[in-house]
Amino acid sequence: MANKTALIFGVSGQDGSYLARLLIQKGYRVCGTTRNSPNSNLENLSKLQIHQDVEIRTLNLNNQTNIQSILNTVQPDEVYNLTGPSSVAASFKHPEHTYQTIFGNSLNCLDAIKNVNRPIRYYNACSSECFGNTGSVAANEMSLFQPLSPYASAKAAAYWLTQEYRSAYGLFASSGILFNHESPLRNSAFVTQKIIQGAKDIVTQKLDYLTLGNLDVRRDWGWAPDYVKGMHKILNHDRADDFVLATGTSNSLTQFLELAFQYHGLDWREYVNEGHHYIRESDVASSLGDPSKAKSILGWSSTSSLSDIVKRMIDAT
Ligand code: GDR
Repeated sequence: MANKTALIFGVSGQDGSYLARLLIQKGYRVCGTTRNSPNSNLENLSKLQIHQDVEIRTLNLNNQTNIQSILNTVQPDEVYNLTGPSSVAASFKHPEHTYQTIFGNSLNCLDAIKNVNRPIRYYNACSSECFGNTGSVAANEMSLFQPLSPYASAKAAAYWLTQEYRSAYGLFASSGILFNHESPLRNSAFVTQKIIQGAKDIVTQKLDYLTLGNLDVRRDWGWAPDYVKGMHKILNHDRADDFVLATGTSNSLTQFLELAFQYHGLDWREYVNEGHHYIRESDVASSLGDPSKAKSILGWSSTSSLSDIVKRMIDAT
C-alpha cells in the first residue's frame, strides 16, 4: 500500500511540529500549512530537524475555497486541524477573534471536506478547558462541558460541530479532548515554560523575581510528544470517535514551581510574586482527566511524570 499523506493545518506550533515528526517517522508524506509566508515561523520544525521533510504551504482557514483547493492538490488521507489561538488568557481580550478562528475555521474545514467528497479523516483539536473545573472527579468523554472562557466555549462549539458533521454527513471526523501537554517547544505565554525560563533567568541574574498570576490552580500536565501519538491513534481507529487524552493525575502549580526551582537549588517562595494583571476574568481552578477510554480502545497512555517533564524542559533551555 502506498504511503499515506497527512495535511497538518497549523504545523508550526508545538503539537503540529511533534505530529509532523511522528508521521514522517511512520513513513507519511507530510504537508503542513502556516498562515504566514512559507519560510517564516518554522523554528519548531528546525529544532526537530524536519524542516526539509515537510511540504509547507500558506493557508488562511478563513477561506473555504482555498481549503478545498489545497485538499484537491495535496489529496490527504488525514487532516489534522491544529490551527487557532491556544492561549486561554488571550481569549478574554479577543473573544471575537477567538470564535472566528476556532469555530469559524473548524466550520470551513468540515464543510470543505464534505464538499470535496473524498475519504479524508479529520482530527479536531478539542480541549479539556471545555470541562471547566473538574475538581477531584476526573472528566471523561461523558462529562458535561462547562466552559469558563471564550476559548473554551469556542472549543466546545467546534467539538459539537465535528460531531454534527460525523452524524449528519458521515464524515470520519474525530475529536481529541486534550488536557495540558508541555514540552521544550511550549512558548513562554504558558505558565510551565514561563516558570522554566524564569528560574533560569533568576539563576543567571537576568531576573530578580518571577511574577505569576493565580498560584492556586491544579492541572493534569502531560508530555506533548505522547499526545501527538494519541492524535494519530484517534484518526487510525476503525471508526470516528472522541477521546480524552490525559495523564489521570493532577498537580498544583506550586508543585511545578517546587520542582523547577529545586532543580537549581532554589526555594521558589523567595523568588515568585503574584501580579494581578495575570489573573484571569475566570479560571479553571482544577483540571483532571480520565484517559481510560483511550487506554482500553486505542492502547494509548501517557508515559511521563511531572518531574520528568520539568527536567526535560529545563535540560532543553
Ligand atoms: P491553560 O494553560 O490555560 O491551562 O491552557 P496556561 O499554562 O496558560 O495556564 C495554566 C494555569 O496557570 C495559571 N497561571 C498562569 N498562566 C499563565 N499563562 N501565565 C502566568 O503568569 C500564570 N500564573 C498562573 C493560569 O491562570 C492557569 O490556571 C492550556 C493551553 O495549552 C490550551 O490551549 C489548552 O487547550 C489547555 O491547556 C488544555
